[in-house]
Amino acid sequence: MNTTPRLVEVRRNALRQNDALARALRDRFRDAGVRVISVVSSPGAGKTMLLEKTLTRLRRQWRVAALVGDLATENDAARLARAQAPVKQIITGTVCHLDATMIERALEGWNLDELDLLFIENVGNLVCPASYDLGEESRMVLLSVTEGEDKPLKYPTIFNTADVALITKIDLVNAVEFDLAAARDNIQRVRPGMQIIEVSAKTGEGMEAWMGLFQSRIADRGD
Ligand SMILES: Nc1nc2c(ncn2[C@@H]2O[C@H](COP(=O)(O)OP(=O)(O)OP(=O)(O)O)[C@@H](O)[C@H]2O)c(=O)[nH]1
Ligand SMILES: [Mg+2]
Repeated sequence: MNTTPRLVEVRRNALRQNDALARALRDRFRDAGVRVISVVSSPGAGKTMLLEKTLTRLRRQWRVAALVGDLATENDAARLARAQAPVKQIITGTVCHLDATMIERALEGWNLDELDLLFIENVGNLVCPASYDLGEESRMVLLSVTEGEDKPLKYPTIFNTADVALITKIDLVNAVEFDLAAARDNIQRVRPGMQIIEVSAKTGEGMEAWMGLFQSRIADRGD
């Protein structure tokens, strides 16, 4: 017996339900005037370190918070909480991505009207997160120099669903002989015109360009 069509149908329904909830979340975020940015990458590309530095800087001026997803541990939430912003860990168990239901649950008890900017760190994975809308306004995809220049070509979907690409750990570019021009070219081949920011959360290089993205967005909310 071939069960494939039914499995495909169940998966399609799950994605449809997720999309509907994500749309409702997006409306909530817009009504509350909170800009929501999600961050996706392979495991260890530097999402948490970048967000810790970002929250630390932005919270001087804006009301910022973060949700962070991992299969296990509260480690990343503890690291992000060092920025002294509200942070909640979402533990997904065996699930390799966040979904809109998890975001809705994690936000229970939070007053969105009291936030300007919410970051969502997805589970480290270049495949599963691509299919799940979280209601975010923008999706940032990180590619660290230690991963190799070819990743945009091998994982095009995640680059296609993102709005901005960050090449991270730029301080290591010479040590690992990473070809920046080739990486940029590969990103552009997958997603022509995509904005690319080179950054090192460790040294601070490129952080101004990255932070500039949010300063203008929050100021543009029109409230
Ligand atoms: N040299 C260097 N190391 C970095 C940089 N950013 C992060 N790291 C290191 O890379 C490792 C992984 O960083 P994380 O911030 O935990 O990466 P992540 O993407 O959040 O990882 P997961 O949540 O497990 O997917 C840590 O040892 C960081 O210290 C950077 O800009 N330069
Ligand atoms: Mg992390």
